[in-house]
Amino acid sequence: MPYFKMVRQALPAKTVADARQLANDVCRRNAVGKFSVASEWTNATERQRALGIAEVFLNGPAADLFRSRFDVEPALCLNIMTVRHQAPEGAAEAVGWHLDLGFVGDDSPFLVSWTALQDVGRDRPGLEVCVPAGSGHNLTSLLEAWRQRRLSNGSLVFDDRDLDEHLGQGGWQARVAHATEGDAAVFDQLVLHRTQPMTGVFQERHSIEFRMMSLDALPMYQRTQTAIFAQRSTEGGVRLYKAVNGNPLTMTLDAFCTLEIHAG
Ligand SMILES: O=C(O)CCC(=O)C(=O)O
Repeated sequence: MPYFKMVRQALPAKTVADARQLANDVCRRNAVGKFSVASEWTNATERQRALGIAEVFLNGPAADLFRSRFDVEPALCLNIMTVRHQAPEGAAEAVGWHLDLGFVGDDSPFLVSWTALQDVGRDRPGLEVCVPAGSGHNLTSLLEAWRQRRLSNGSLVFDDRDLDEHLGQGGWQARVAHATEGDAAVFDQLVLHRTQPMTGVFQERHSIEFRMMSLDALPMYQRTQTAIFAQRSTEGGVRLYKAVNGNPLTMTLDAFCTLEIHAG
């Protein structure tokens, strides 16, 4: 069963403003619409700023959802802590239906917190979520298609016709998640979501995605790549980890800030 919940005030106003500023600085300097915190797009100062944002997030209500759902301390995977600028204009800006399964590869404990950095859903594009029109979704057929596409290096993005085919015509609906700044849509790797141009929406939007997992049960992709994590420390602040082949070892702030890593 896919898991989805709206969380109000996942980030407080001051942190939202910091994150928006960071998004603007990095996107403008690199001329990109999306970047990962642990990647070639960020410099040492920006990584430290991002860690400050991560620390606030880890002490907030969305991280508590992970704790209560999986009974374990969440670790944020910084390679896929992504910040996004969404232009409103047209189809070129669309992101089609997809699953965050594409970031992890299996059903290990995982939640993404898609966090709005402005009010979205009316004047700025919001995230659209696929919800069942009836009693529930049977994802078996869609997940099988996903696996086949993955094996053949096909597109992991689906269109409305694909959803009709796999979920049944009239069996699903697209719903825009309305959010005020700092609110988050928290969901697992089985929730279909997308961003489409919305009628009458002409303002840009920024968002930040925190992807939470368990260091003791890393998903398949994080076990097979070099992955960087931030976790709340019992002494306060955050502790950093670098996992090579699924074996997380602590790393220093300096090592994180100077690490050369290329977004996959
Ligand atoms: O921010 C958006 O509009 C969508 C981004 C998204 O769905 C993703 O990166 O998985």
